[in-house]
Amino acid sequence: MYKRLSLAATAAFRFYSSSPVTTLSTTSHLPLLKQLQQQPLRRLDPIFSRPYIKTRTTMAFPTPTVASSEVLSKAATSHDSTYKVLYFGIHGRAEIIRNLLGYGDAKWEELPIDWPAQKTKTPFQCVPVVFETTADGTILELAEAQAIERYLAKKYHLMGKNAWEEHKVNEFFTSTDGAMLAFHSSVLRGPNGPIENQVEGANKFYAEVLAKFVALHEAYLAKNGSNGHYVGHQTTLADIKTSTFIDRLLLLHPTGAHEVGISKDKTPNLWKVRETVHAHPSFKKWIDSARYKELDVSTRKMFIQA
Ligand SMILES: N[C@@H](CCC(=O)N[C@@H](CS)C(=O)NCC(=O)O)C(=O)O
Repeated sequence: MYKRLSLAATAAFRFYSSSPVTTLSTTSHLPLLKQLQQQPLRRLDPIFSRPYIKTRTTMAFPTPTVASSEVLSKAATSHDSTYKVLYFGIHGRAEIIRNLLGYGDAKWEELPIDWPAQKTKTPFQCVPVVFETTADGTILELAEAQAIERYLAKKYHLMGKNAWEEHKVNEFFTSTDGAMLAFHSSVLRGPNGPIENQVEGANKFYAEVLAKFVALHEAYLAKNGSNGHYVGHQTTLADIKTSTFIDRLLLLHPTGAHEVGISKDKTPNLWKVRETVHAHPSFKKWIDSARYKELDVSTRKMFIQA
């Protein structure tokens, strides 16, 4: 099983010129990473020829601007920035970041990944890392997935209108994140490596974790007026998180496992959140893109045995 996963991972690595690894901890996949790092690296990633990603002539690793907190804080208020995302060729921990950039119709591209060379240059020796270039040329380096997600969400006015709404957004976001982590450790990878029986793991997760999540979240969404939003009447990071979670459960459904249990009929409120996020024009453009579909394929190949 481990060998199968390694072979799939290696194939994806060769195709995307990146090491497509995502796990709950940075240590559990070290043997796999070691193997991936021994593969020859191609400098240029074929994804850069895709039309939805703006191609640039120079793809050097950006050098963050060194300046005072005041200067960088001012730069961070920029609303016409461009972004470069450094991550492997799977959804993984960059999924919500890419989704937010898609939702915000940002000008963004992916940096070619050459992990052995880049690792020590990243702030915490892990990815995702995002480089934001503001209109005046300041380069802001953003690290740690959830910190980046909240930062981008704030830029796109997706964190609620006041401290209370922001708290509620964070509450639902964190609740969904807990279910997502449980899914990862029950179905994808545990502390000792890949899950041996993904069908069994999925069925247990659906019955024990997802059923409770669904009951609670359906009720909270109904209490907010069944309007497709967790907080108020507008899309927030909490909606994008849940929509992404549902997409992930559907994509990574192990063949032969019970049905996921989230659908228009069974969970109308959760489904409406997903439909509302998916209907947003720039988000729709992103999820309909060739790159998004490539990420779907590589992610399933990487994690699902059959
Ligand atoms: N706390 C970090 C963890 C990131 C993380 O574990 N990244 C993995 C990929 S999903 C990584 O960089 N692995 C490569 C390595 O550790 O060398 C975050 O949430 O951003």
